[in-house]
Amino acid sequence: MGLCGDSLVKERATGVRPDEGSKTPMASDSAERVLFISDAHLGAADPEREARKEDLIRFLDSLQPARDRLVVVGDLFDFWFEYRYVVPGRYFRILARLARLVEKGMRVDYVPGNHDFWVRDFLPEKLGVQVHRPSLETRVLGQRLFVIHGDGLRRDDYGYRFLKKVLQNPINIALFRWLHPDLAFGLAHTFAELSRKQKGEPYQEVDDSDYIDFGQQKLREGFDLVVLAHTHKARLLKLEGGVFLNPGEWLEGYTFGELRGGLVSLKRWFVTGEKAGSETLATVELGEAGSGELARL
Ligand SMILES: [Mn+2]
Repeated sequence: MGLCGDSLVKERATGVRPDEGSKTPMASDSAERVLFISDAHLGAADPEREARKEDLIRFLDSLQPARDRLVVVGDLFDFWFEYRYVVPGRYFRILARLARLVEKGMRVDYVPGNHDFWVRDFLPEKLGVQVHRPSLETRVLGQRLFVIHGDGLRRDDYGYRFLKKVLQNPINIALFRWLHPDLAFGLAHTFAELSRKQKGEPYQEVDDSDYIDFGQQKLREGFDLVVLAHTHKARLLKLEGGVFLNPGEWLEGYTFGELRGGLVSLKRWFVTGEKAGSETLATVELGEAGSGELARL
């Protein structure tokens, strides 16, 4: 494990570019367990949701850097933006936890979502978190893994795909950077809250068939496990050629995914008083021929 930690320290010292980390076999091969979390939307205006931040900290504290690897499948933050001299302070405690886990030798991968697309150098350079844009494609625990946040995959989502182009345009990003951070973050959180209210549909009733189709296509391309988030709808499906996982969300459901041995599980984190831990909601086996759906959530 010392080797893994050393290699990460070295990477940070040399200022490695965000995506190069995925080619470091030592770090990825040492993990025995891979955890997938997504859509915590930390920093959302609602104070009750902010309390969830503490639960996420307890979850992070439960991880074992020597054997766990964490993959953030986007939208950990309700809004993230970096300036030359300023980073968002409201996420400080979570960032400090992530930095400590990396220092202890854990590998943390970050696949940006539509709320935190604007991560730049801070996570890789200051925290040693590996950023993969738009997707993480790697081999871990003997499985070919494909991870993407998934925004813009819905076939009829033309409006969003246009908006995405506008929001991800380098000129627009440069212009936005000139807004005062208090104003910029205020605007972004208001916008995010409005779009959440507009949707109003319970997550588990969202039609995610386009996302599953996309996952099926990736499994046919040769991946064994496809992980997508964004819809907030927790899913664990055995499809033709592999497994489709959506870890759900950490906003209300506290669900997360786990890959361990040849098994993929959907789990829920719970906190009752002093006690905290996880329960397994569903498990499927990787590596068998596709047999349709074994678990639907
Ligand atoms: Mn999203």
